[in-house]
Amino acid sequence: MSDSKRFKIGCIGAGNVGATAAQYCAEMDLGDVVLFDIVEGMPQGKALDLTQAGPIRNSGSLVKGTNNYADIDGSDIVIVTAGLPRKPGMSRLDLLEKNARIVSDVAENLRKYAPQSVVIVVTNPLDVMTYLMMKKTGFPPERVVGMAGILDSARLRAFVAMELGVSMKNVDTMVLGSHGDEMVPLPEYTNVSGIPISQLLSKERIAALVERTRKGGGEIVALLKTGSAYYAPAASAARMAEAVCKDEKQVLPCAAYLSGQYGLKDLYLGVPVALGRNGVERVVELKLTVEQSAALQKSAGEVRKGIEELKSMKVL
Ligand code: TXD
Repeated sequence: MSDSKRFKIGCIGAGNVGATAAQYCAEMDLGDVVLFDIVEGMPQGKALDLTQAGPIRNSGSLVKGTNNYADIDGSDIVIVTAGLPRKPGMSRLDLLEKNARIVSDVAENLRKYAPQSVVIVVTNPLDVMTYLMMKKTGFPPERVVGMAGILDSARLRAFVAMELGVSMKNVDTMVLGSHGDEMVPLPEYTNVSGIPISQLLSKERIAALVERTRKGGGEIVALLKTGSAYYAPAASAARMAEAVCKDEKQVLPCAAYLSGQYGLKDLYLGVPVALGRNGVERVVELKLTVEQSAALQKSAGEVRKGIEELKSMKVL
């Protein structure tokens, strides 16, 4: 990546999360955005609309929509949201197989057209799809990173702020583990301007907010009836793109490849990482309690099961 040119951000999948991520990236003026989808016309239409919002939103980002992978050529960052959400009647394994085929197809094109990119994976099941993306692109593991922890921690931050009537900006937290029921929110690392929440909220209230965070995605699905959350997921993916573009090295919870950290090897799992121009610049290791460590191992077990299922489907 050269420093002199504008960044090029590819968004693969122009559905709810992909198009909204493109919108946030454009609003932040991170660079120019290419919005790809297999549906004809749709990414072109959304891209034109987003570009026309630029002059009003004071952004110089050009957004191009396409059905042709050649247009993402040379992208510095690629956000991958291509895939299906789970629909009623669809088994977890069925979703795994369908999205694995889609992610494999995307990976092949990233190898060809964006071989130097940092890839931010959003497609579910997140930790398994991020692993698959790394394997199929053959990119170094630090250049493939999954989005989940920023979203999960943002949900907890919002719930704590709403409960206390304080600014969400003052609330900080950390969520580890896989994206889903086995996530590991860490109330011990949750504070309001440095004040531990244990001093501000009862144990019962903290447990209730943690539980609401764990089920945060489901709560929104139940309200929307069709589709799933996309504003906060898209904001999270765009936040990661920003950290990469600006070479921030800010510590954020992301799904990162583990090669011995936390006693875990050869899988992706949510951990705090320093995110910069090269992707995951560093995995930060926390000292966990016995309970936290057991929860993380359980979370890792779920991800391993998914990886094994991909192997038995011969996708991996
Ligand atoms: O925290 C997280 N990681 C997540 C994950 C939070 C929110 C959503 N999460 C997952 O992202 C969700 O379970 C899905 O697997 C993806 C995308 O969710 P989104 O809500 O954006 O789904 P849409 O609106 O159905 O958009 C998916 C788009 C759609 O336009 C399809 O035409 C396109 O993906 N699609 C493809 N694009 C490119 N290439 C292929 N092969 C392809 N197949 C479908």
